[in-house]
Amino acid sequence: MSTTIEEQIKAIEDEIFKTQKNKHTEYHIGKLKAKIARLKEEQEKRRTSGGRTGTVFGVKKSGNATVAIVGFPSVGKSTILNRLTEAKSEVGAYDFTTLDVVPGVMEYKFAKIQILDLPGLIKDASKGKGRGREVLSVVRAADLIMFVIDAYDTNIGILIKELEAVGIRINTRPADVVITKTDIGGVDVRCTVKLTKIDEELARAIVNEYGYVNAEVVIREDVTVDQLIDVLVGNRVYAKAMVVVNKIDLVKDKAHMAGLKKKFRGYSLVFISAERGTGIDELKEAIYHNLDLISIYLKPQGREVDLDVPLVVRKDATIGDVCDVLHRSIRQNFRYAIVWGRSAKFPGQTVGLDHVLLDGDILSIIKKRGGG
Ligand SMILES: Nc1nc2c(ncn2[C@@H]2O[C@H](COP(=O)(O)OP(=O)(O)O)[C@@H](O)[C@H]2O)c(=O)[nH]1
Ligand SMILES: [Mg+2]
Repeated sequence: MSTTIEEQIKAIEDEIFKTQKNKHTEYHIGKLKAKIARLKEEQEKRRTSGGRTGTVFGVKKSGNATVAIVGFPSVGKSTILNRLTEAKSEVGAYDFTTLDVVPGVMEYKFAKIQILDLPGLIKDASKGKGRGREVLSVVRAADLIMFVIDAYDTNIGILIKELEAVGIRINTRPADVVITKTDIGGVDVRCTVKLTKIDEELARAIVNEYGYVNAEVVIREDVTVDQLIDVLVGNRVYAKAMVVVNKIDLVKDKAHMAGLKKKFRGYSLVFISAERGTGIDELKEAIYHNLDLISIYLKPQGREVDLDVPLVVRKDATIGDVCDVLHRSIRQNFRYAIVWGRSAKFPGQTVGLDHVLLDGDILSIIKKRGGG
């Protein structure tokens, strides 16, 4: 067959586009979507095995967490990075001034937060336009996505579409569906809730179309076709995103601001003027808050706790995670830990590596005798 994968995908996409969407066609469309998902996966495999891999930007992660600045060209991304960090990112009144990823570190409340200034995203970035695939691969690895928009150009729909096209899902979590391969019996679908957006037959057809011959599928929430396909494909990234409206110095009427607030209801939203420096403190606080970081205080064995300088870690961090942050040898020499604070059942509880810490906890790590 001479048609390329691109052409096959395009043909199916065209067919979906042309098909009237109603109760009678949803079965057909669901199957077509599953087919596209499989073809795209195949395409991705070829791309990454064919020598030229997508990661041109070797951005090394540093600090407690990484934030990716995502926006169209010239919205003020570089100006924001310069405001938040000591980095010097080139600012220009013309498009495409940021040709590479410029990292900076924002220090806030004892956290070191890496901020990445990325080249502006444009439509079809996910197909490679404007080095879009490289940019998007950096976004995939970030802990928080910061959409920056111009106060008068607020269409983030295009940006979200580009992120979705590379498997990034924003402000949502994976659907509660478990698919287990089996040896016989075909595709068996079981639901623990009433499905309103698809039915069992369609779910079965999609799982089949995607390539499973025998599987047990347990659906525990009212999923859509797209959510089910996300579970099938697997390599989705579920990222948190916030919205920063820049250049508010240009906004003179209050109704415009009110309109934006309404439009981005549901997002963590900050209004700033990067050029004038308005709203920067609020922005720092919002970034910190959205990253879900917590502070832990260390009490060296036999000494007083240092309450002045906390250790900042991710929410849900375990004792083991803290060990790894401190030094790579600590885990090997770990005997047990003692915890005071909200995660402890009682003050001074003895816990192991799997214990999950909470904000404000005090922690002593007891090492093996003779171990470092
Ligand atoms: N009026 C106004 N202009 C801004 C603001 N922030 C950035 N700019 C201007 O917008 C242009 C593009 O900024 P830049 O940071 O290079 O945008 P980037 O392409 O998104 O990195 C420059 O001329 C900046 O001076 C702002 O808050 N208000
Ligand atoms: Mg720039």
